[in-house]
Amino acid sequence: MEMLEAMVRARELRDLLNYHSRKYYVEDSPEIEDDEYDKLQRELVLIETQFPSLITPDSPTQRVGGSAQGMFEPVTHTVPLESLQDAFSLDEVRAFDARIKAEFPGAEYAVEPKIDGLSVALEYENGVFVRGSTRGDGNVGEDVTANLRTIKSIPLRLKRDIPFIEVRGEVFMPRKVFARLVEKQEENGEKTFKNPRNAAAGSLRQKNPGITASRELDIFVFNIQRCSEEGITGHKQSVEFMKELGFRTIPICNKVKTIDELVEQIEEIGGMRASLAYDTDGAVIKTDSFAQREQIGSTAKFPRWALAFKYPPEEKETKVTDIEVTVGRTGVLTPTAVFEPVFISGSTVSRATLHNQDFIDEKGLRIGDTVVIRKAGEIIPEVVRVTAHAPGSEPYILPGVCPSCAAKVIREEGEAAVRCVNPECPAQLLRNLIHFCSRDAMDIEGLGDSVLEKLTQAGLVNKVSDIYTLKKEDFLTLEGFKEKSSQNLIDAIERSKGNDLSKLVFALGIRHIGQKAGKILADRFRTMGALMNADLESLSQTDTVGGIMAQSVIDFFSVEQSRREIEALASLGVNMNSLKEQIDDRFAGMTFVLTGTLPTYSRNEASEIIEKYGGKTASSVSKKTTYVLAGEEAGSKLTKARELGIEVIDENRFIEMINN
Ligand code: 0OX
Repeated sequence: MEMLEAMVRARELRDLLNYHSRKYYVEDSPEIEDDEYDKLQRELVLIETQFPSLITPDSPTQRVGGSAQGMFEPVTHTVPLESLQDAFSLDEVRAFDARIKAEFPGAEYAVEPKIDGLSVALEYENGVFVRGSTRGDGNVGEDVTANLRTIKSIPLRLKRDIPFIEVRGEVFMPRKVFARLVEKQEENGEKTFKNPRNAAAGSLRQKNPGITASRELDIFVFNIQRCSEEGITGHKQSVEFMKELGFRTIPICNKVKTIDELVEQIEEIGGMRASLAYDTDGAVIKTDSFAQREQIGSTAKFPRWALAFKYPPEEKETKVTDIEVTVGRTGVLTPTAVFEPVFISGSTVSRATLHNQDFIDEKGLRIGDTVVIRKAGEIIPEVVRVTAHAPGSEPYILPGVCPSCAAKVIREEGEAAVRCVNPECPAQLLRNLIHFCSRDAMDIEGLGDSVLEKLTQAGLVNKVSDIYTLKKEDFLTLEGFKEKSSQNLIDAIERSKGNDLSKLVFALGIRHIGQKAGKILADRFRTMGALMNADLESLSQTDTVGGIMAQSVIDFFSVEQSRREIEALASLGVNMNSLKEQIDDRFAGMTFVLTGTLPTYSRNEASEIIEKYGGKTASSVSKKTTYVLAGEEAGSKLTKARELGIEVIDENRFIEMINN
């Protein structure tokens, strides 16, 4: 493709992708299928790889850009991000209304839910997102632009190129995303986030934007801080204006006049809270008119024209009838409190996770105790405290043996979790199988919990690779299977053999290796053989694969049984290679070593390009190295290259090689 043609097409693709991204993430009304979107995105990536000068900051390919950063730079807020005065009773709301009405009898209020997240400021110049920062102390926050860019509902380009606008919004983690994250953390025996707010805060302050991206944060925008546009006179109008520019605004914002209407609105929002997809911790009441706001003014801390009404958290008492212990895929024993059902924050609940022994000890919980239950973040039931021990009860201690296989359990140093490490534990086998066949893993449709349970019980599957030895007749022996359903399963199994390596790597259930790490490892090593034989250094030098993940991969493949399983899978026809497209083989047989910081590409991106052209990357310089691709602050590898007479190239030369 010629440069000019590429330029035109890149622009067209950027606009198309930004449009569809807004339809999907901001307006909740997608117009195209995900795979169509992916196809357009891939086309743009290809053009930008060939012509890196065409990459613009508002390109949808640049949401996760750059590599890990050092410190977050301070940002002084031109217009401070004020906090809100809290009210804990309707009497306080009445007093607020009386004060405002004394000054402005005709005052109107805008009422909206108070989103329980983190406040941020977003700045746009000529319609392009240029900087985003945390609230900090309201006057000085931190520059988290790279992390905010990963939030898909933050427009990188507005619908209209207005000269300047700064808006304020609340970044949050949707409840479903939070529940999934906690489940994963628990499964991996990691420390869990306490609530969606903490999870959002932890995710936004990541040094690595890739991690923020994986956390699927969202945003609601609710205030114009500064704007080049004039003529906006009230809050509700400003919200409409921000919506027209392409921002995702708080979906509920109603104008009221009288105190009765105000109280009614507060109660209405209170009634909706349980069913919202995100956490709220109150209702915000704002004097709508900007002119009136100016007159009313602010104290040193808060605007006097606004108030946050805080709803009391709903709590219920119940009795713990049992503590159940289950074994997860990674062997972690998880205790769950079973209690007499109670209706709370919108649904009836009867179970709450107790996490681990430390949690049980901290609460002093025993079977039979009367406890107070609450929904953390209005979604996950949790035991708040014990109000009375059952007579004659004793402190609860987790079993010393696995409830599934009776093998002795261990508690590793520095870990809160107790684990069954018996590789043949049936509970682990079943969960491993369920994980292996799941959608994000090998995606074997129809091979879910119950079928797998039947297969293991019938002794037809004793390890993962046995799935690929199954015949139609095997399914026909199971209850409820007919000719057609059996054939469908056989077809699904057959299809999964052709999956990309990344799915297989994730499916193996290596501790700490999630879906994303599976992709990164597959892209980097390209074959199962290379991954299996990778050393700790090359693993931990792979972008976003930390030391713990790298060690976990080493540990997994150092177990004889794992290697045997891989061999069995390969001989049964399961694909062991990365299927990621290759453009041509101009770098075939060449090995690149990357060192220092490149001006535009991250290591991961540069490696990806090298691989797309058939080359390999290595972590250390040797006689086998073809090129050393060096950026700024390249160290000992550069010296070594010079000693060995290996050609050293910079990024410009590298780009020339690609564009040639
Ligand atoms: C929220 C929220 C926070 C604007 C001026 C003072 C407070 N968390 O949902 N703050 C504000 O308003 C600011 N509105 C909100 N909805």
